[in-house]
Amino acid sequence: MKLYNLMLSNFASKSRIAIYEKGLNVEMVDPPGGLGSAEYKKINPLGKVPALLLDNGQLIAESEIINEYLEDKFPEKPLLPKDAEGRARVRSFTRFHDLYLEPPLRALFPKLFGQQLDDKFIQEKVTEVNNRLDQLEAMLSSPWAAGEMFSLADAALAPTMFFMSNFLPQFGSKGPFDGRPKLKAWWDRVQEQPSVKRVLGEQQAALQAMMKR
Ligand SMILES: N[C@@H](CCC(=O)N[C@@H](CS)C(=O)NCC(=O)O)C(=O)O
Repeated sequence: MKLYNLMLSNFASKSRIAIYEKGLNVEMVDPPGGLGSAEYKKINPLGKVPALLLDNGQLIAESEIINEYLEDKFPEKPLLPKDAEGRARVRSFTRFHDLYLEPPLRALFPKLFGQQLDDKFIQEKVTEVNNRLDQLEAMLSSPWAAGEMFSLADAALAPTMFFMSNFLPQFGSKGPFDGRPKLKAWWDRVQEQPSVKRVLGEQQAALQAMMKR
């Protein structure tokens, strides 16, 4: 299998955590021509990473579908609980991450790449991110995000929290862990999980390389 991947991407990182947890042999490749390029869109019409190319030629796009596929195909090291209720609990986090937590942060990314953003817009998005973080604080279990096992919930949240902790204060916000003790305890723990440690290191190295450019 081959993963169209960028080390900094939080969504690609989410799938890399699942791949590393399961010990799978997956070749990591940059999207040819770059994200959104005509060349890459011939492979993945969405132009986004991650996308997983199976050995039979099928392409699976979207981090959550990739992670669910890997879970179905390689269940030996599970990242979802066995019971339906536990699985629903994990999926509540992955959906919350994809639909509600990450988008207002992503809306601020252009500013990090030198684009001008309206102050009012920045303020609205910072407020929205903080409201979502408060919701996450209320939802979090212990020791892992969705309960007793390290799961796809932790895989989804950790790479985005890397961006939150690095960039939120740059937008005039308090840090993501300020006044959120459950989130702080989870963050301290999740960074020690080997797959997460590896991915956060990859994100950090990619961020440093990008800053040098
Ligand atoms: N919903 C997608 C989001 C993926 C995504 O937005 N990836 C970013 C990189 S972090 C990307 O490829 N952006 C380029 C674009 O949107 O054209 C997923 O879960 O995989």
